[in-house]
Amino acid sequence: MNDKQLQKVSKALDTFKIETASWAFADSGTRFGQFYQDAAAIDTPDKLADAGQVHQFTGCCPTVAVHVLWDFNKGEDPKAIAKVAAKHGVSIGAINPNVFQDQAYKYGSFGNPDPASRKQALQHVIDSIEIGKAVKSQIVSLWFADGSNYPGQANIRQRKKWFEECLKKAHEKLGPKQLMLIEYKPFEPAFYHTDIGDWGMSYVLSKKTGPKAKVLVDTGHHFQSQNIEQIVAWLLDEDMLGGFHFNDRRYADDDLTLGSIDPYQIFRIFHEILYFGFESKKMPSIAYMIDQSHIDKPKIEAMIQTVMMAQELFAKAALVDHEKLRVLQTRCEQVDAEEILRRAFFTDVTPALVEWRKKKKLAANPLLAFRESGYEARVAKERKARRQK
Ligand code: AFD
Ligand code: MN
Ligand code: MN
Repeated sequence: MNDKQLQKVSKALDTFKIETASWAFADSGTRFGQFYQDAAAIDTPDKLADAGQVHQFTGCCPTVAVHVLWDFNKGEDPKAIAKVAAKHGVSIGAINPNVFQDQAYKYGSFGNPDPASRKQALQHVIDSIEIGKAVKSQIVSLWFADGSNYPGQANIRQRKKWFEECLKKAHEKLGPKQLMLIEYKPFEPAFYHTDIGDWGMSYVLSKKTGPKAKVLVDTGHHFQSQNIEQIVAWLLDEDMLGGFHFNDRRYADDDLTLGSIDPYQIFRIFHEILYFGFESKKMPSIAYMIDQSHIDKPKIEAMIQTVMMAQELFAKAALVDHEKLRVLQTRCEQVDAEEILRRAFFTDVTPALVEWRKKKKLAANPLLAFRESGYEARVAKERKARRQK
């Protein structure tokens, strides 16, 4: 890497922040069972302490997304949770309501034919918006498991109308600085239709809901071989890209660690964003958030691995020569245009990452430094004892 490239990467890394997810630090599993880890977080203070470690070693994860039912005990003062976060050097990021676990949601939340369930879900989302205001969070991140499992079970158009109605009511409660991000997912847990099944449905609902509603792209929520960066480019051009839930997948919504299966895809997503920023002369404000569930990897190590991979891929995308690319695209010189991306992707950006970390007084390799800190062994012992009480 030459000096110019080192500068470019350093500048890009200065702007790159990615949010960890509280739920990624606790024990998790699949519908086939959970496998427990001594060092897994037991409660929200543990999760925030672990998130604090990730930020301390990587320097780019100052906020933590929370899941309302899993992180806030009923009636607990949200400000107390925000104080615990601050103690660990992080702050609360996106607020994730939970309208998919209560029995009332068996046939959906905003799309449920029973008005009492729709009302309960709307109240929970409004309560989550108020929690966001209390902890000065700017994002309410909405994911709905709503859908049906058999043909004929649901009136799809009617459910769409109920969603429009409830989303508008929730949107009215947003504070001046709050955004509502509407996430889509093609299937699971619904296996015939999911009410917000793709980016187009999320886009239509966001546009109808109001100016503070935007689309949330979860990289695991697409059919095999779907071109996610094309969706990202369209949403950027429409100023409707609110943010991402990053993870990786081999088959479906596998929630594997970012870049573990297809790093080139994440690079192409970052490239579309940086190319947009270059052409529009303004970087869009997008929430980069991690949403993954490390079923067998040690929780904190997996998160640090993910964050290091995200930084590395963002750094590579920052090396794309946009000026040259634009000329080659207009001339339809597809081999040379592709080579511009490939050269950037295959550049070893480690020296630039190490230099950036040195500038920030961070260890050259955050994963090794975390391992040497002994934090994981210490909390494993302490949490194991707590579980045995
Ligand atoms: C599950 C859903 C969705 C949601 C996340 C957090 O598939 O991605 O964002 O849980 O609620 O992964
Ligand atoms: Mn998600
Ligand atoms: Mn998911």
